[in-house]
Amino acid sequence: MHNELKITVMQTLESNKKIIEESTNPISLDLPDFTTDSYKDAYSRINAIVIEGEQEAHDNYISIATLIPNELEELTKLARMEMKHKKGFTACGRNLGVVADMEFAKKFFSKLHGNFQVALEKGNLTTCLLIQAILIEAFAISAYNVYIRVADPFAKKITEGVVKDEYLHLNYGQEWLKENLSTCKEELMEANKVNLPLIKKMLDEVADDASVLAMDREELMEEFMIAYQDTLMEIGLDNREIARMAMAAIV
Ligand code: PL3
Ligand code: FE2
Ligand code: FE2
Repeated sequence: MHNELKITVMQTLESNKKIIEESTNPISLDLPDFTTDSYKDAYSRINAIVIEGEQEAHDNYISIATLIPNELEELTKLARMEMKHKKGFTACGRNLGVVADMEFAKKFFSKLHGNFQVALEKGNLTTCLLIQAILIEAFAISAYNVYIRVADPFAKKITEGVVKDEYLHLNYGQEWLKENLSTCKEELMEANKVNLPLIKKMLDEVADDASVLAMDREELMEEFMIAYQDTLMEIGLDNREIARMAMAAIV
């Protein structure tokens, strides 16, 4: 090879390598300015949603234990993790000097919360597990995975610890539903039809604030669908059943 050509090729290779490094190295991505008023304003709602979500998750696992008393110990463990998560995210808000808008967050969860309470009263364990351990946990996993990529260093560390636990929670619901699939399939499908659209609405509602934190709506949906479909597959549903269930989000 001519020397000149060789140099050009090497330069091209070098610059390609740089492009690849930059696009795969999350550290080189631009992080938002965590100190602006607009960031803090959006954070006051998102942080509240997460804090309220963790509190409700705690309460839900305690409630679920009343329907499966022999799982009390395991469910109490999960509930305790949720309180730790709540503390962690409360610290994230404090660290940024943000006051969480808890009233907004309560409203944000109210429909789903109501459906959970009705199911609990009726003793509909499958519905309770679908709402908390599948839908809410998959929602949390998607949000946290996306947030980790654009969070401030303090929150990033906390969220990395939290998301590991959330996979355990998703797994808990998954294993119970898998073991009981023959008797719970119908209720699972019905509960999904009612509650998946609520999750979709919640995602739409939070999208604008999330984008201020540099969290992309499409990415959130994608991460949610991955966690959700993976779980349904592990539970033992076939492709057609999973497609039918996921379709509930778009009608
Ligand atoms: C389950 O353990 C907890 C449930 C929490 C639900 C959180 C949904 C979060 C949606 C908002 C996305 C922003 C994430 C940013 C984290 C500070
Ligand atoms: Fe949690
Ligand atoms: Fe959880």
